[in-house]
Amino acid sequence: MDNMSKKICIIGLGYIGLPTASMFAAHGYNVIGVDIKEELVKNMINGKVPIREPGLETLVQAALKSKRLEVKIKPEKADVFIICVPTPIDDTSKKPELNQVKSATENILPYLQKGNLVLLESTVPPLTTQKIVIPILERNGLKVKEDLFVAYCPERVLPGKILTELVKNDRIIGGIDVRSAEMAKELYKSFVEGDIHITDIATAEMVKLMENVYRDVNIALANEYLKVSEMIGIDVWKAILLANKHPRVNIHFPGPGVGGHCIAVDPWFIVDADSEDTVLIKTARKTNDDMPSFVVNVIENELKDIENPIITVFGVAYKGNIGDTRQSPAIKIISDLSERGFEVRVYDPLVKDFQYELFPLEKAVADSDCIIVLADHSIFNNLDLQAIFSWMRTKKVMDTKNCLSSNWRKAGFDVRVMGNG
Ligand code: SAJ
Repeated sequence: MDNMSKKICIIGLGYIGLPTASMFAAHGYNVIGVDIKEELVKNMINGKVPIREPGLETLVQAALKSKRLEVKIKPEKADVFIICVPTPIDDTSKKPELNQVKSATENILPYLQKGNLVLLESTVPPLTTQKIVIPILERNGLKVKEDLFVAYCPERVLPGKILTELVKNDRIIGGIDVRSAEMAKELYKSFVEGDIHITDIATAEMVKLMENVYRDVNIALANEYLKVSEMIGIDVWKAILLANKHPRVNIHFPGPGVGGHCIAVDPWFIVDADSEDTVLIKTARKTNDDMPSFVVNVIENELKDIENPIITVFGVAYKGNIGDTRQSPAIKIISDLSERGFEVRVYDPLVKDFQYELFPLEKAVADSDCIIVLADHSIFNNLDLQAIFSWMRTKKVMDTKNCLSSNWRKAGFDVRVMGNG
C-alpha cells in the first residue's frame, strides 16, 4: 500500500503525538490525530496549536489545510495506530502511572481490524508492551503476530529541536516479531533520515530509559563536582571543559536541578522494575532533586548582609531557550525562597503561563538586590544592561548556569557563578 492510501490514527496530541502526526501527514499519509481533551481538539480545528516548538505551528497548519491531518476526540478505523500518551509517576511513591496507556489502548479496541499495526511511542517501564498493552489488544479476539502487529518505537527528540530531531535522529524499533518491526520501519522511513535499528520490544523499552538515565546520572555527577569545586575553590565549569578534552570523557554540566517531563521521571521506571539493583540511579535522582535546596542555601548566604532583600529570578523554564516549565527546578527554588521570607519576582520572556506571577523586565528588577539566573536563555545576553543596572538597588547577580556573557561584569554587576569556588 502506498502512503497516499494508508491511514494512521495517532492517540495523544501532545509534545510527541502532534509533531509526529503532522510529520506523517506532510509525507503523504492520511492521519487522524486523537485527543480526549475536547477543548484542545476544538482549538486545533480553529488553527490554534497548543505547543510552542520551533516550526511546529507552520507544519500543523499546513497539515490541517491539506486535509491529510484531521483532529478528533475519538479514534477511527485505520491501518496503523500509534499511542503517544503521557506516562507520569506518582509524586510521592515515584511509581509509574500507566492509566493513560491502558485507556488509550482500550479506546482503540473497537476500531482494530485484522492486519493492523499498533505502535507504542510513550516512554514506559520495561515489559509494559508485553504485559499491559498486548493483553488489552487481544481482548477483542484478534491474535498478536497473526492478526495484529505490534512494536515499541520510543521517541527520542529534544524539546526545542523536536522537528529537526524527528527527522535526523536514529530510531530504535522493538517488534513483537520481525514482521511487526519491519512494518514499523517501513512507516518511519517515510520521514526519518537517521538509521532505524530493529530489536525486540523489551530491549527497545530499556534502551529508551537507559538514554535518559545516562544523562541523569551524568548530570548528578556534574552537580556533585560543583559542590566539591565550591569547597576546594576551583571553577567547576573550566574543570569539566578540561576533563572533556580527554577523548573518552563527556561530563555533562551542573545546574539548579533537573527538570522536564523525561529525565526526572524515566529513571523511576527502571527503579520500579528492579529496586534492589538500582542504587546508583536512585542516588543520582536524589542528588539532582536536592540541587534546588543547595541553590537556595547559596543564595541565602550571598544575601545575608542585605536587609529584606528582593530577588529577581531570570528564567523559570526547565532549561534554556524553551518556554516549558514542567518540573522546572525554579518552582521549588521560588517556593523555598518565599517560605524563607524573601520577596521573589519572576522574569521569563519565553514563558507564557506559570504558577507565580510573571513580571515585565523593569518591574521584575526595580529595587531588586539580586538576579538569579536559573535557565540559560540566550536572550539574557541581549538585554539593556545599563537600564537593568540603574533599576536595581544592589547589583548582585547569581548565575547557576554559567551562561551570562562577560558584558554583565563589564556593566558593573557583581556576578557570582555557582560552582566557581
Ligand atoms: N541539564 C543539566 N545539565 C546538562 C544537561 C541538562 O542540568 O548538562 C538539565 C536541563 O537544564 C534540564 C534537564 O537537565 O533541566 C533535562 O534537559 P535535557 O536537555 O537533558 O533533556 P530533555 O528532558 O529536554 O529531553 C530528554 C532528551 N534525552 C536525552 O538527551 C538522552 C530527549 O532526547 C528525549 O527525547 C527526552 O528527554 C524524552 O522525551 O525522553
